[in-house]
Amino acid sequence: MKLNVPDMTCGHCKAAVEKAIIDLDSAADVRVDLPGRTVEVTTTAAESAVLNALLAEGYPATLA
Ligand SMILES: [Cu+2]
Repeated sequence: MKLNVPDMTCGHCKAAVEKAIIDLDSAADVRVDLPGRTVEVTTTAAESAVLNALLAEGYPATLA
């Protein structure tokens, strides 16, 4: 899935977003495009679970 994460603005945000997804699914493949503020995620976790994990971390996301 590809996500828009508009509040992801720096390296700290990138690390927090990656950690939130990896905490949810340690086998997830996470590719962050920081300038584009998007994240490409390959995971068996449900989209809603990923969105909720990011929201809980302070990064509201939408499907791109
Ligand atoms: Cu940041």
